[in-house]
Amino acid sequence: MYPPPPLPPRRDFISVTLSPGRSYDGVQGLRRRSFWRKWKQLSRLQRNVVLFLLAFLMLCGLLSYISVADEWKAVGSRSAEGPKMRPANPLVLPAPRRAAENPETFAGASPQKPPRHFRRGPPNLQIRAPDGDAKDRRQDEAQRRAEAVGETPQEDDAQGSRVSRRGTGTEPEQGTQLPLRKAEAPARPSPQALRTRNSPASQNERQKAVVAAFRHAWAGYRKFAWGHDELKPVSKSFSEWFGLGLTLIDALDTMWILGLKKEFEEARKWVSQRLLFQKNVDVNLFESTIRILGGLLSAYHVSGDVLFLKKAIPYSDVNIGTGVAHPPRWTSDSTVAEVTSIQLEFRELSRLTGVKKFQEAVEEVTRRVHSLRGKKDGLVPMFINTNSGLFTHLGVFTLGARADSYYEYLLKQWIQGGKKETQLLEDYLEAVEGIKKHLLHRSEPGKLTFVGELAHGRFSAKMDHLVCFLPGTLALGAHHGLPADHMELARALMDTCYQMNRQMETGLSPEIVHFNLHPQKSRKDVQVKAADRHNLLRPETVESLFYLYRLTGDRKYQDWGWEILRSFNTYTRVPSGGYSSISNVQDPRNPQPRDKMESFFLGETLKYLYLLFSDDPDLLSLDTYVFNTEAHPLPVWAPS
Ligand code: DMJ
Repeated sequence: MYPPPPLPPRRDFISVTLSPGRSYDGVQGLRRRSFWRKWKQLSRLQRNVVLFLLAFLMLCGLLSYISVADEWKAVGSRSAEGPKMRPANPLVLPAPRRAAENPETFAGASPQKPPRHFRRGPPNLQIRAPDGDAKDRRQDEAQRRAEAVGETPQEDDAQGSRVSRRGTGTEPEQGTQLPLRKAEAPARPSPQALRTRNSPASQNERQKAVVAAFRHAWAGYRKFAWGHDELKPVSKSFSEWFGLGLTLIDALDTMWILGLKKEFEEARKWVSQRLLFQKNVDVNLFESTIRILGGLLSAYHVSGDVLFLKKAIPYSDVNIGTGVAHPPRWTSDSTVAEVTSIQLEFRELSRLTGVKKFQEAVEEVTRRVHSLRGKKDGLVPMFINTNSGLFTHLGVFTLGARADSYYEYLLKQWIQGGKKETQLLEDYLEAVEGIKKHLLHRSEPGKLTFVGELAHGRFSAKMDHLVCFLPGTLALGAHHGLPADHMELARALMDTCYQMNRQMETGLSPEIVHFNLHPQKSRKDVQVKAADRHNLLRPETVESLFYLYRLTGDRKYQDWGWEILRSFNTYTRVPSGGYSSISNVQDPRNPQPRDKMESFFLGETLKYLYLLFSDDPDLLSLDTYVFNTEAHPLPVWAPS
């Protein structure tokens, strides 16, 4: 007898044994039976472990299925929604938060939240046109087609490479979809523009003196600073700010108006061949708009030369270099005057190109500033926080630095747009009343009317020379139908601005004066602190003299301007070429040249002097043109 087979040893794992030598068909049945037998042979603990492991594996499988399915769903929906996922077109001023009932406390930013950094270009001007801007894209497309059939001539640059039709050689991937619809305005100069061609024969002696001063300034720039931003006339060198030939561009329309054809042509060639905006450089939005965009648009209008318009278009749409914008380095605040004094230029650019986004962007700023809290009878604080979009430094009001051209552009936009935009007019009128109520005082002993400053309810008898734009602006408003007392105030303030020059030993105004409020005969009306004795060749006094003479015909304004031109020639002229700002207007023996000729000396000061000495009211008529804050004339859209 064979002994009975031994019982299989009990093991704690499942083993499946297949016996060889059986047919394939019977294998499954055998396996099932064998599996079941084995299962029955397991202990309860073993079975539970196996069941637990199976359940665990099934759960893992289910979870990973759900997550993969979600991924796929998300991918599907992203591709469907596309650009909606991120703000394609951030606003220049983020919407004020409603919760911030008290702007003063809010504006300081919440300590818990790190400040947000917006990657911005100029207001609403993106490197690429926003997706929603389909209309602009259609216009661009139409223009590109026009270009493709060779409608527009191109110009060669000095290096021999082709300059694009727009004049900058902008590469498509860097540039925007440029606003290239044909200009709605005539590409040819208007009859008024042609009239600005002044022949030397028609110039009077004073105008000739301005032309001589310009030639001298230009000679220095040409010799020592050609193509650079500013002349340093004493050291016979130059300084760069934006690296965009600032003085040259600022001076273009002045040359045309003064009849300096040869100089104009030479500068035009530089613009055509050398002016490039593809630079990795930070430019100040306000300064580059009023000087470069304003200068190019105005050069286009006075000369009718479409090259300047072409140059202006990419400038305004392609941010310089990286396209990254930031507030000033020293603060997260923007200056109110800066964000509210780019409107004339961008509105005009929209009118010329037919592309509305320029105008819409800057008018959005106007609308927001209009409804901001923190004004005092139409007077605005000096700063806006770039993160909150709210006024900061509340309670401080001035018509000088940082606020000045806000008021100027309210009136001038109203005029530019054909006097239809009543909101602008209302804001301007309210502000003039605010000036009268809070800032207007009279000095002692001479009773000069002046515009001081207000800081938290305290009046300061301080007035910047910059405020001397105001008499001209008030007179312009009165000319356009605003109350007659604006003209009276303009005349009174004009006297004061003249005295700010006249009472200095050099006959040139310091940067800032303080008026005497105490009736002591021994004290002068106009006082100057040591730190404020400089003169930067600024235009504001002669700017207002131009308006006052043009609008009243009173020749004393011309005489006052003549005195100032003579003082510039005596104390600021550098023999080797150019004019220099000076450090001390009270020391005629040593006015201390500062070795800098600002571009606005050619762009504004000499231009206004030339126009002041003209007796032709149609030379850039104030019914047909409105001057931007850098003295660049732009057309009134619908002259009345
Ligand atoms: C110019 O750039 C402009 O006139 C601006 O509005 C104020 N500062 C200078 C001239 O002083």
